[in-house]
Amino acid sequence: MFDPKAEAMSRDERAALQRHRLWGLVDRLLVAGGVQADRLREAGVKGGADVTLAELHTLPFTTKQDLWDAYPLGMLAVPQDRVVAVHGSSGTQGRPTLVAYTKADLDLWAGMCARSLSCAGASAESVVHNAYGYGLFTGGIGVHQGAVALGAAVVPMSGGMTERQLRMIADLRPDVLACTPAYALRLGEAAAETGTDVSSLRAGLFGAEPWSEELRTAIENVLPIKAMDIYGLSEVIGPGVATECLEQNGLHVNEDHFIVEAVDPATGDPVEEGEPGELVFSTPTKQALPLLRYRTGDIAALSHGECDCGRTLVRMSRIRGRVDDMLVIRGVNLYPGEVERVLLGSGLVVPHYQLVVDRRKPDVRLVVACEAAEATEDGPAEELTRALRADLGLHAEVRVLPAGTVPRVEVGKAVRVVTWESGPAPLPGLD
Ligand code: DLL
Repeated sequence: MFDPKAEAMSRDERAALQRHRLWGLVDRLLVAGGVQADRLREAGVKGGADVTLAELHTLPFTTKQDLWDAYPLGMLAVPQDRVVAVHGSSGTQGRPTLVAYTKADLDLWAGMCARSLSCAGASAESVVHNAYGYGLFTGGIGVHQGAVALGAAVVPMSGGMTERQLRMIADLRPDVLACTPAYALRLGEAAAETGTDVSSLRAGLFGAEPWSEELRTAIENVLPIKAMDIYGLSEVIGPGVATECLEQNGLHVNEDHFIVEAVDPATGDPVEEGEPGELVFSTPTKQALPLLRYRTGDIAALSHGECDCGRTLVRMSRIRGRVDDMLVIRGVNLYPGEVERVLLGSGLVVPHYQLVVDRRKPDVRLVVACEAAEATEDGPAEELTRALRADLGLHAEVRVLPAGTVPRVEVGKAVRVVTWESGPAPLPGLD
């Protein structure tokens, strides 16, 4: 379902479409009133025609705090009776964020997820095994509606019950697997342990949490697939904002509906193309909850370079991390994903790990809990400690725990970082 008209238009054509849609967005926000309208008026914007794409970066931001302040659904831009669905995310900081959809928003979302599935290699003939969680979380229902819109057959597994998932894969022979990357790994390992036939699988759409190239390799080692990255967030629509194509060289952003910028997280100024920055999205075609310049907190780089797949949609790099997930350990700033890259790249440990930030004393300590790939007498702790220091300048304590100690994710997003404030150790074997 590659739609060249939408996905391969020239940059000029797309810019004209975005400008037109952006005007409409600004007009609708001004009519709807509320915090976004107030800020636009303060910035001297009286109507869409006052706005150009080139000056988008001068318009006010919208933030997660705005959604929290208006909780549960105070930022609606349509009358409440036009809302047909509500979704949300529990949020890394434990505060829920809710988002709403009109019928047209659901159609748009299904279309974008269909595009993502097709970008990753699915077709109307596909069988999609969907192990993203169904519920308030957007992953399950978003990918489900996308598969239906594509004309594929969807198997709505939701998360957990790994044995049953394997049974369905063996019996229904899906070619596409959709779930979090951590769960894909878990499924692949469980398939190997039980000797389940997963040979029908060809492609995977993995996202909803940060993952590294090294984890991609680990997944592709246990499952017979090409593992593609899918990105999205509830506030913008859910999954279907951007996806990798089979070239696996960045994620195509569906920028005809989600206009993307990358800004310096500290100053809010645009960063140069190719430089990592905080992604900021405007959603010109959404109705219930249209957002202007929404700050995601996600760090990635944008590039307009050509892609061999033919799509001209701007590409974003894999997410490097979230602004609020950055760890500061003894003066070194880093994202958890950077530790993942070094750990998994070493080949010395299995791809299950957890970072324990020990805050019991003012001198914060990072303990890297992992499990050895092979049982040896002294284990790889020293070598990994050296590698983390050499590669990241990080002083961490590596603890190689007995096989099976690090929790495996069955449902929801993987928990890669845990904080130890007081009381017993969050994992057995730590002190
Ligand atoms: O996670 C939507 C989604 C579902 C995306 C299924 C992909 C697949 P939220 O629960 O609102 O929505 O969480 C959004 O998750 O701001 C990122 O920090 C993170 N995230 C999502 N996709 C990726 C990815 C869904 N591919 C938040 N790589 C976002 C890294 C991701 N982080």
